[in-house]
Amino acid sequence: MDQIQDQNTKACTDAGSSDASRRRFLKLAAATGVALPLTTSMATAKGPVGVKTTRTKSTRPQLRPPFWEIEAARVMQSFTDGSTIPFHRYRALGSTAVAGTVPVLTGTAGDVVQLRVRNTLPYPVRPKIVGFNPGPSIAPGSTSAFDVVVPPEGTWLLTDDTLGDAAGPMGLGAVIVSRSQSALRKVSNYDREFVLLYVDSDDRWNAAIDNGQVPNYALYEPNYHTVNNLTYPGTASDPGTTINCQLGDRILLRMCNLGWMRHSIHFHGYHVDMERINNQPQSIYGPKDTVPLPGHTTMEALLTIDQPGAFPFHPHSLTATTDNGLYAGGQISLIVAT
Ligand SMILES: [Cu+2]
Repeated sequence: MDQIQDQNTKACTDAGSSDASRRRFLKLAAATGVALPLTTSMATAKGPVGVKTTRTKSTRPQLRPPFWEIEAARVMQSFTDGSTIPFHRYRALGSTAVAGTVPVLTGTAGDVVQLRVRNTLPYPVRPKIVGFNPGPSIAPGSTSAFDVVVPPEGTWLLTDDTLGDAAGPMGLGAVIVSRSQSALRKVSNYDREFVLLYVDSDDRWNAAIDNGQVPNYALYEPNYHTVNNLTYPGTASDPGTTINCQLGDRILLRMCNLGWMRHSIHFHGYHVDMERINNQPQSIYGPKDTVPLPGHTTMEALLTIDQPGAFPFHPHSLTATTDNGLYAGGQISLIVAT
């Protein structure tokens, strides 16, 4: 694996500036990708409730529980550079699935799902699906449940409206996977799927927010870079983040960026087809070894495994493949094909 990194990863990252000096990253146009003229997906809060949403009309079989359960909590995370950084994250509770430690909330488009949120942070949180109106404010120390209409088929970001621009970098992120009713019935056009949530963080913002202060929003120089809340080599040992697959597999990558860096995700060994960007179908692009992933956007890409081997994929930015400048770390993940 070290050999793979040395031959491949290092070779194609920009080695022009290998020191740990911070760089300015502009949030330029990062948030312009999602602007869907749809109705609000979150209903007004009903206040705390303790029962499941009752389905009145549908007779479809229930493949998942009709509720999503998460917690907004303080998490301390240690990195390979020796630092330990506070994050305020959504964590999965109950039967809620995860990729790495990121909650993955799966539902059927148009269904009403109850979102239960336990807030153990010292300030209110307000869950928000990127592109939609925010839900209700959930007071510190309380648990609330409210109804959410599952957005149209695709891959969506759940974040928080209270922290604004800092919510993603601070860790308040989850991924919603919405399937169409028909997709449940027919054979899908992929064999496996993976959720990959990229987040970049400026630890000064984390420290300020964790101390109850307002971060300097005018200066954002991210120095920690996670995939599914993990950094390499932690990404490589996580079964939900390493793309374990077999020759011939067609794999749907649900790539999400809840940071502010404008990524170009580069694949070694394979090409991918961009299927949908912000849940809008794409065509005529053809296979690429590098695909764009701006901040606060999602992309579904189809990866066809046409050769066995182990290959990294990562943002084409040296900074993003480090933990505070220490290479190799950050947002490097592996495809392992047998
Ligand atoms: Cu590379």
